[in-house]
Amino acid sequence: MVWRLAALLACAWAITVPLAAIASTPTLTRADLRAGQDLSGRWTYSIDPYRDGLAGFHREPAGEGHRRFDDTSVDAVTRARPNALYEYDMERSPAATLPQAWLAHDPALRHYQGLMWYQRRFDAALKPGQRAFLRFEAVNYTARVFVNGKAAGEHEGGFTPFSLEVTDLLKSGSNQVTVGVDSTPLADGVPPPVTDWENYGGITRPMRLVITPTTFVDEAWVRLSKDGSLAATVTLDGAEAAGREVRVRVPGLDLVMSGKASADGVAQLSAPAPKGLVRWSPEQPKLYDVVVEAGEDRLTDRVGFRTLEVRGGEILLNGKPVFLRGICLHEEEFGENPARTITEAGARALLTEARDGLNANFVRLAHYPHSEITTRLADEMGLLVWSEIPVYWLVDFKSPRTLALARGMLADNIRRDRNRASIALWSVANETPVGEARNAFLARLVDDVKALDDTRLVTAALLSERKTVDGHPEMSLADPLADRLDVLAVNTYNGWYGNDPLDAVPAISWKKTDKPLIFSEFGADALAGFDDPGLMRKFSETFQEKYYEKTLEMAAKAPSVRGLSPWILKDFRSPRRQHPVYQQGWNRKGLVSPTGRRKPAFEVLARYYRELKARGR
Ligand code: GCB
Repeated sequence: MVWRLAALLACAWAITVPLAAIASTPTLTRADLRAGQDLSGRWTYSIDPYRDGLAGFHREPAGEGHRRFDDTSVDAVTRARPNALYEYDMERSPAATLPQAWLAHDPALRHYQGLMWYQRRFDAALKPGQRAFLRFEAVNYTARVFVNGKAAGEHEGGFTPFSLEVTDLLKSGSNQVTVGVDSTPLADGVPPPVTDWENYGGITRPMRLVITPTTFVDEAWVRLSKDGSLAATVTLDGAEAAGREVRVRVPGLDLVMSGKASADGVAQLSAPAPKGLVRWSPEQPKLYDVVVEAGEDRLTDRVGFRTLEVRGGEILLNGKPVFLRGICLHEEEFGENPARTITEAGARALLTEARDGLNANFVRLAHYPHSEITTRLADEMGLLVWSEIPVYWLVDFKSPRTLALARGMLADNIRRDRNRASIALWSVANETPVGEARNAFLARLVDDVKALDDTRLVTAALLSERKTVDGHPEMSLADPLADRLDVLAVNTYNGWYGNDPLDAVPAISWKKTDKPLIFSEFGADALAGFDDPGLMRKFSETFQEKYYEKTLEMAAKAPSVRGLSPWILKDFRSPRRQHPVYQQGWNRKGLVSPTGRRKPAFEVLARYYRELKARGR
């Protein structure tokens, strides 16, 4: 969600701004393929725990010598005016290579949560008729962006991209960009302050100066519709958008669709799907080059075509039932000291372990939109994807601001990724307790998904209920949201949380549902290399191994289950996990250690999936 900053700065510092339900515009999808320059690389940084760069200690506007975003050389100013007092100097501050969460810049920043300033310079030379945008793929959590000392805009939300127009702020030649990144979680933010993962503060994904013509293609959603036709919705941005001729070409299919944009700059195009169309699937992840042309602008993408639907308790991919052999992932690279820096090689390493190591065809990207690099790779590697927004546990369901924020994130995520064939499920929430405000909040999000994308399925990870029937535990779903979802999902931890002995887990039954059900999480902690054979204690590898055996036995008998995504591929950082011997700040439910060492449970799941795959599931 982006909004203009000027008014805010005038009245000093305000973080909780009431906002309309708007998504960030423009979307600038496939920014990496657009003209412009990558702004990743060397940035200087300076911590500002009292937010001195934004307001004085009586909340007055920040004065000279404090505003980290001023377009000033502190050294030059203080040479010219030796009496001037500056309590910062961005030029001579330490430097880091971005994107990277700040905990990896310096060990002293390991637990810093607050405001951090980043600054760099870049050269620009706009030609007449060109527009310029700064596009950030993700800044966690709030970003305030300044160009040459002037406010360019703000954004809240750590996992979705935003673009700010800077055409009128750029100078010909050297320019300065400053970003104030505040990682402080907000009580009415999304996610809420209490989670189970590291709050990686920083500029965690690539950023780019994007140069466009005056009127440009902002987004081109190209898909195989339910009726079997190829369709494209092309959204233009700019003064000449209305009535502009738009062309979408798929050279590999000899296909051209063309038409004119409506008064609001949107062109709806369609054509019968060519006979030779090869549908995207995990077994054959075929992608086609797509070229979109409108006026002087030309946008390219690589897109797969497939259909998804639910029928009679089955999930159908290209008309055939599919079983989702999955695993959950957080956005965290392999290594002793991850910084949520997802490179293509890093994402490939994670997804390869899922696909080739575990025999998976599905990944649940928990609990927020992951990097664009990851979803593009999933397209290429043939992995179906669950994509989620961080409506997690207890967001402020009563707050209109929180709803607006969540709706904006959902829209931004869908518009960013609706060309990704891999994405099968949009998830609107994880483990949110049933209640009136929550039900209305999530119902709104489900409606938004349906309005924004009718080619995928909508889900949410729900809570379950437990009863005793004939002396045995019976699990069921009792959530009114279930009626609105296409696919049901539940996180189940019997045998880890609660007192069920592992040997009792297979006898736990699951009540049949009228829709396909995914066990979207189950798991047990184990410290890699730790075992206690006689005791089979929690946190030992043998306990986790046996937990997987027993839970898979239970899952195999659950009548509606059409997919599994156990928790989780890799141990991940979580400040809530502080057992000094086993956890040390890590959630140890990974099937591999932080550095990728496989635990014995890995093979249990890999074997189970291998057998399912051999049976064509
Ligand atoms: C869950 C949450 C997940 C946690 C996990 C755990 O149900 O959805 O975010 O990390 O359990 O390890 O407790």
